Amino acid sequence: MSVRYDLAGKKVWVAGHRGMVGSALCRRLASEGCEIVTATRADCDLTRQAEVEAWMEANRPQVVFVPAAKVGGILANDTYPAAFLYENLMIEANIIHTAWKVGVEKLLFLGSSCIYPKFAEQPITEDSLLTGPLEPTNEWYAVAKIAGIKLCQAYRREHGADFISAMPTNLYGPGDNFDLKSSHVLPALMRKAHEAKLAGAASMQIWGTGTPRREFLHVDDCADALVHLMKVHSGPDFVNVGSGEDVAIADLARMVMDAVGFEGELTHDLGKPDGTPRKLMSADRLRALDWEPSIPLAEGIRQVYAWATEEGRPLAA
Ligand code: GFB
Repeated sequence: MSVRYDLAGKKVWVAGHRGMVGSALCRRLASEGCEIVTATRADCDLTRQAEVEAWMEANRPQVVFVPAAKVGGILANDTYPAAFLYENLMIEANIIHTAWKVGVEKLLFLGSSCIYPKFAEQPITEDSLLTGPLEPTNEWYAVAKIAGIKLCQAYRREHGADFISAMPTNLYGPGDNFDLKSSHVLPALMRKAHEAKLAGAASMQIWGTGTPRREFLHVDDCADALVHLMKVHSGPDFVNVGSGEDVAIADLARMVMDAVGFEGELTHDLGKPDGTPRKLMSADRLRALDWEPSIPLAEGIRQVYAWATEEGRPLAA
């Protein structure tokens, strides 16, 4: 449903403002004329209900964005199922329930494209939710995110709360995690190409076959889409947030090598999982709400590499 909701003058809480998405949201919200409020983990541990209640009752935000989550790449998801399921369930349940209790006017919850069935028809429409089995490497995270969507729908249905959800695709950008064990593919490839270049290596190794296809969106585009959705969308229907284009992982690796300036061969660690064969979301619902991405992947990769190699950053000399 299309609406007009003005953020100007509103007290807006970005829960998880230190993360890659949360910090992009704070940058984007700076031009909306709203008051941004944030809480550090010392102020409020989002997995503790009493702390979330005390903080929200004391701070009374009118608007809440929920990018706060325990996130990681395919290996981290597969290795820490309890942490991904438990922490994400607690964070979202605490924030969404308390938002209703303290009378938050509008809330936007962030899900993930991994909520959809492993073999969903491509491009994946929002209607594919719960139509088939999930990808096993990230089903724990996916189940938590599906619960978050359902919480928003349930509080709307039972209490009339204006809580909406967005499903971002694989995101990348400044502030990403470059740790090879826990990161997503794009920062991992950037670190590998960077280190291979510095070492004068003949090759760099990627996980799996390189054939899985993924859709990538720059986090600044994502933040722009989320603010747009907050202003124009209401209703139980959640909305995919993606670029509408996907790329094979091996081709992504070559794009990254190009940006980094490493010219070696690609080798494969076939002991590592491929995960979902393809994850391209339909962008129709978001396009119908008049939003388009503006940062092409090759340009975004170059920009993030420049960011990551600046002094004090993850790939600095
Ligand atoms: O980004 P990624 O870890 O997550 O991996 P998913 C995407 C693809 O890149 C997989 C391959 O096929 C990986 O095997 N890949 C190749 C690599 N080399 C590497 C590497 O060095 N590091 C990593 N990490 N991958 C996650 C989910 O799935 O995506 C989360 O586990 C979440 O729940 C997130 O949804 C957005 O796209 O497979």
